[in-house]
Amino acid sequence: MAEFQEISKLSALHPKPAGLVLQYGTSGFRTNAKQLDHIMFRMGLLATVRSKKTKATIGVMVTASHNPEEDNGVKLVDPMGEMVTQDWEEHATQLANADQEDLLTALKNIIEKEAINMSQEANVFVGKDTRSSSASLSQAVLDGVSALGGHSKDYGLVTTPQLHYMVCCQNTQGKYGEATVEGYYTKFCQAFIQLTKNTSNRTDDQKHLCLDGANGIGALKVREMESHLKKELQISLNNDGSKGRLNHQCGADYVKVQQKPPTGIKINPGERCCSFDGDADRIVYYYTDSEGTFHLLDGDKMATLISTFLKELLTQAGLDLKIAVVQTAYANGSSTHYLENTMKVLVRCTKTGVKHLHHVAQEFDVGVYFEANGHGTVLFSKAAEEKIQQLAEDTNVNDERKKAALLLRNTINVINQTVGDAISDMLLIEAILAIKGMTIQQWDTIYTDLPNRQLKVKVADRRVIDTTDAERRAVTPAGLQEAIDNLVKKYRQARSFVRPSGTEDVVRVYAEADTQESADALAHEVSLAVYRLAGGVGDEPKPLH
Ligand code: 16G
Ligand code: MG
Repeated sequence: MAEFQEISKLSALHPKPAGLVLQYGTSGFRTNAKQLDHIMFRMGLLATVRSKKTKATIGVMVTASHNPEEDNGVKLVDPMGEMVTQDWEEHATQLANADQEDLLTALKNIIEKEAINMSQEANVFVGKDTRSSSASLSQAVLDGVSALGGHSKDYGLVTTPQLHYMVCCQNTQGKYGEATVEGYYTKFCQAFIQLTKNTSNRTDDQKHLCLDGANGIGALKVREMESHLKKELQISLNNDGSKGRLNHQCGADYVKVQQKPPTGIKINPGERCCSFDGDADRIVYYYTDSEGTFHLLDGDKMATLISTFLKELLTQAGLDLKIAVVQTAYANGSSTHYLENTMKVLVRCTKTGVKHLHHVAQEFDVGVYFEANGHGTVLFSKAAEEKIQQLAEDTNVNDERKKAALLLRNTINVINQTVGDAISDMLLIEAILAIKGMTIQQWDTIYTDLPNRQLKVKVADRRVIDTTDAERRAVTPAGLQEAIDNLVKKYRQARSFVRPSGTEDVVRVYAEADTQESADALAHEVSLAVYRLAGGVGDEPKPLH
């Protein structure tokens, strides 16, 4: 076929370095940008084939999120704006690793296996972050699409969640919104303004938010969005990319891992601050108190605030809808305890990675999902949206129910349901705080986090660790879980688990306990157990203190 000749010719312009093997990781391929040109071309091919298969528009986002500037990566977006299905991750890995001369065979295998009609039209949306390598890498994706005769639209610089949004808008014929950056701002900002409309006693101080844009795409996009907010939210933007390096000592990942404010930002005591990550699909909040102590409000705190708000509204609206919070093993034990015992909401635990949380959240009328690291959103079932819409339009309901229904309707519209979105999450949190008249300190005191510690252990092969029960228990190597159980027993309110990372060649260790000393000691002892039982390499882990 003519298109296959074209591929042979064009793929030679995007050659694969011999011997390089890469895996489609937790959320796509990610490595040093220099190794990615062939991957991008091939993902252009794969997205085109996926588009033919689904008869819908597919998205390809070029970004390495919170990773260093010199890295890059690529994520595929499925028709409803969700992450690509797992069986296609396999195809992605096959295609990415085929030797140059075997590329056509690998592609044909996928086409055959998936019974794809090659005469079907294909459409691919492409976006990129601000990394200097992103321009040529996204061009390689576009080359891949055109090599197979697909149509493409290059959105240029957009956040990851903006690209997810575009794909969903396109495939729902505009029902989700208009598939433009302008459409995105209009939809989410209008909902925000509606939500905060009756909170007229908000002072300028309360409307003020200090934002760390991680020197990335999120900063650019917030600047573009600002005028749509009509001063209802006044953002002072730091780390906007004009000086500092992307993700360098700033951004959501840095703040969460280091448990300290980013550089490049001056924080006044008590001031409400937040940080985005490098592609703006993660957000964390924080403040420092009058003694200069840093307080982090992570994904667990956001899930709690949002689910409490939604549960109250559902009760006021008299709607019998099932709400649940989806977390991972990293969720602080205090948050789970508070949600289950005080809020009486159903809590579910899944494996790490947005796609896992997203799928479980889809099982409920209202599924709030967040990873502790700040990835998350809320999903409303179609039935839930319809019930809320009906109630909002019903002229025969009392004022309280009506008001709650209207708030719920605007809440749905301020949320990017396709994927966790720092911009949309920020607008939602800001709206909730405004409606509740709550300060960040008051939000922080809803529950107190248990002290915790995360460590990494290097082992010869991290695949020797296999886990079950949403990664909370290790099945292999033999004896490891028993060792962890015995260590945990030594401490109060303690919990610990280990899992192989999906993005780095390490085993991750998590521990929490009643004091920081205990959490640190437990994390260290568990690291030693991993080192000894799972083939540790290099020096033995040292105690933290
Ligand atoms: C990826 C995931 C993130 C997860 C992290 C875990 C997405 C969009 N991103 O960054 O959700 O928390 O991996 O990394 O799914 P780890 O396996 O190295 O601990
Ligand atoms: Mg990210």
